[in-house]
Amino acid sequence: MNDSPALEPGYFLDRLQSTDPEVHAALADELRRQQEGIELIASENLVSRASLDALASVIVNKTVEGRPGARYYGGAAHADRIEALAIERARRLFGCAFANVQPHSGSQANQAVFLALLEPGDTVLGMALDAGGHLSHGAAVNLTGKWFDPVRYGTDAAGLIDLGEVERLAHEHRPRLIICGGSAYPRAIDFAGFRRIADAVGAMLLADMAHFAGLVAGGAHPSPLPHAHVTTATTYKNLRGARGGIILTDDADLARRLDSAVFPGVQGSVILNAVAAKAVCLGEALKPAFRAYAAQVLANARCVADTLMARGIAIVAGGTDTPLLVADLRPLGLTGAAASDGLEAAGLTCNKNAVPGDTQPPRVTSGLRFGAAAGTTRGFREAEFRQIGDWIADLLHAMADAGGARDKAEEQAVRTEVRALCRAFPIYPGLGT
Ligand code: DSN
Repeated sequence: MNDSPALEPGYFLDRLQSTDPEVHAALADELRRQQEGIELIASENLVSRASLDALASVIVNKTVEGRPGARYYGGAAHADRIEALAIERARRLFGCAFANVQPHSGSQANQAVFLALLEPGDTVLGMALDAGGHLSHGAAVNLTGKWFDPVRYGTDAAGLIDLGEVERLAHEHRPRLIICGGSAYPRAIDFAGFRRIADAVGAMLLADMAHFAGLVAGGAHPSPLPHAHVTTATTYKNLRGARGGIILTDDADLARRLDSAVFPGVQGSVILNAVAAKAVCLGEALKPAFRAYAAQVLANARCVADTLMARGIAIVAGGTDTPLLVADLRPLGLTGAAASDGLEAAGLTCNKNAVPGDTQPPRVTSGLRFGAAAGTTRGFREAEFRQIGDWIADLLHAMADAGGARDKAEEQAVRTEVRALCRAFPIYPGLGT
């Protein structure tokens, strides 16, 4: 019997529910929110129960720094096995020679690329935020915008990347790094065209495939890897895994610089339970069923876009080639903030998002971004997503007809139907009981 006064009784046995009811209650409420609502945030998904097992494992106790086989701490044999599995699976899944699976997020993966390739003050050509770019691609408020010299390309009147503009800016500003990919750009990107421009001005090309990595893995979207010097991604969006980032390349010298940039450059110890969960999701994505998932995500995203357009709602770039789509609410006279609040009350969670040329501040915006990855994971196909598109259109038109005021009765009516649909497609049975 261990009667040490320093050991709280039950420390290794008692579950959260009994030791910390406040945190347990918040987590239980979040589980219910996910079970009873439809998740349309493009950067979210529903991880497998196996991923949850990995996340909640005792590897969370282990501290390591460095790479598998070259650690700065002892006792790393099993950590090495886990990280080596994640690396090997990432390489196999995306068909590349080198992978770093340690970045805590996509932003930190991009920061590591900046550190590996650039000197402070260097010029970087990336997509503007309102056109669909990401904060970590040189936005003024991000360290990539504060410590480097960002030049931004946008989209044309159709909402598409104009490679002519990219080429003109590249020749004018001679960036050391060009970035393609973003957070809210829905169309396929001409990766070969970007590489041609990068080569012409002596720049490196970074492809950030965070928002379509799962489709690349599942064969439902062209891969940027044959064209980019380095590719980054997140694992928690349509790749359907735990939160985190990865960096991929075929260049051995670049891989060494990227590894050093991740650690000790921008990160310290590895979040090993996240790496274990990354290994799990990458393993899942290597299975044949993931190809069907990726194809269905794309079909579902296109179904929502088509449904909304048929109901008179403007969709940026006229549709999508990825898991996400962006509605432009300016013709309806609505803001993204008010519209997302109304949809959330109805059980449809999405995010307000800038649209090209947006004049509203970031906390307001004129758009909504939707994603099909999480709904597809719970089993929705086109019939369900067509219904979701109709609910969204009903709510947006009701608000527009009321001059922007929310229609609480309509929200509650949709909420009831959303709950019923969710009950027919249950998630995490038995979890939290
Ligand atoms: N980059 C943010 C997004 O796209 O929502 C978080 O992943």
